[in-house]
Amino acid sequence: MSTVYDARIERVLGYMAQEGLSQILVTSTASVYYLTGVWVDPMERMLAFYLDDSGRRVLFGNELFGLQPAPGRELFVHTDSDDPLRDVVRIVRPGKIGIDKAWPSRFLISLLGQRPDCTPALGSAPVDNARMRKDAEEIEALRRASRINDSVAAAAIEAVREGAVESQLAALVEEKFREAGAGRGHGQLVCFGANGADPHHEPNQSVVREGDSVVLDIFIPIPYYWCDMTRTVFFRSASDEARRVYETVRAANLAAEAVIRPGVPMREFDRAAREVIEKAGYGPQFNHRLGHGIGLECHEPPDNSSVSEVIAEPGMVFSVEPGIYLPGKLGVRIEDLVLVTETGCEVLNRYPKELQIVG
Ligand SMILES: [Mn+2]
Repeated sequence: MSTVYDARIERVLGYMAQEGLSQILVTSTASVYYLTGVWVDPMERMLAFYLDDSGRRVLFGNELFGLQPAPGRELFVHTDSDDPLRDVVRIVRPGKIGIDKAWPSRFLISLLGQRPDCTPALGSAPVDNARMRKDAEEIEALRRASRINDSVAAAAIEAVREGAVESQLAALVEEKFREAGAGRGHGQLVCFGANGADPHHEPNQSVVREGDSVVLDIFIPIPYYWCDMTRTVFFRSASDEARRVYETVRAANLAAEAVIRPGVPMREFDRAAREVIEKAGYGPQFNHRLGHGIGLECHEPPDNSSVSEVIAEPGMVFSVEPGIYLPGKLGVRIEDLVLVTETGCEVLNRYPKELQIVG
């Protein structure tokens, strides 16, 4: 019986042929999971999945990973006292071999020392290209994660009341995510007032004050696919300037989403958002790219920026997150995840984007 993993491996083999690669070592946790259904965080130990154009598939890992045999896949297990490369050096063929971009050099150098007849090449592109175009199972997982994110955002915004503290609100978000079955938290961004002018501000003991912008950028893997959404609301009041900034960012978000469809270079999406912000006079205050691809990792291909070379295709999922940051005053960012469809895009986040005064 053919599985979702067989179908993914077929696609990767096609991209390998395009890249002139007849064998690759896939080593990142997310990419190994994508091709095998096995999720292992190896830490300092060695995990690798070998794939070649004859159809050979071999999984290598430490015995502590609890790896199980599977049809169509060989399994070689080593212990902490073995050379972790022992079986890899026996299996790989002479000549060019594609190596994952983040494989620790201690493993790569050991492999090349033991197999000087192998020539390494960057080998992440075939799997990255496949992962960039989500299949039906992945799309369903991403939709589900974003639906959960909508409800967590609603609970968090509901909790922006007198006395609210950034770090407590961040903890509430993590708790709501955990209740919904999310994986390990990676911190949540909650920024009151001027703190929101730093796009990566870490929540601290700041207490919300009247007129503050409240930026909630909330993201987590809901095993194993990420959600990532940002909403900005105002506590009790919003100045004229805050309203102008908010409506500019909202218009930029909508302008980008309106032009997303297959066949369009992704840099046009960044352009559409940036033009709105530049026309309003805040160009320099939108100091980051429009967004990033997302899936098994929070940031992955495709790049959604002014220099992206990617042409949008159905199945691509990425964030659209324009922002304006006024140091010492406020920050506003509005972020959705979108899926490119056959005719346009599906916005995965449903939480409203109209200006909201809370508390
Ligand atoms: Mn994001």
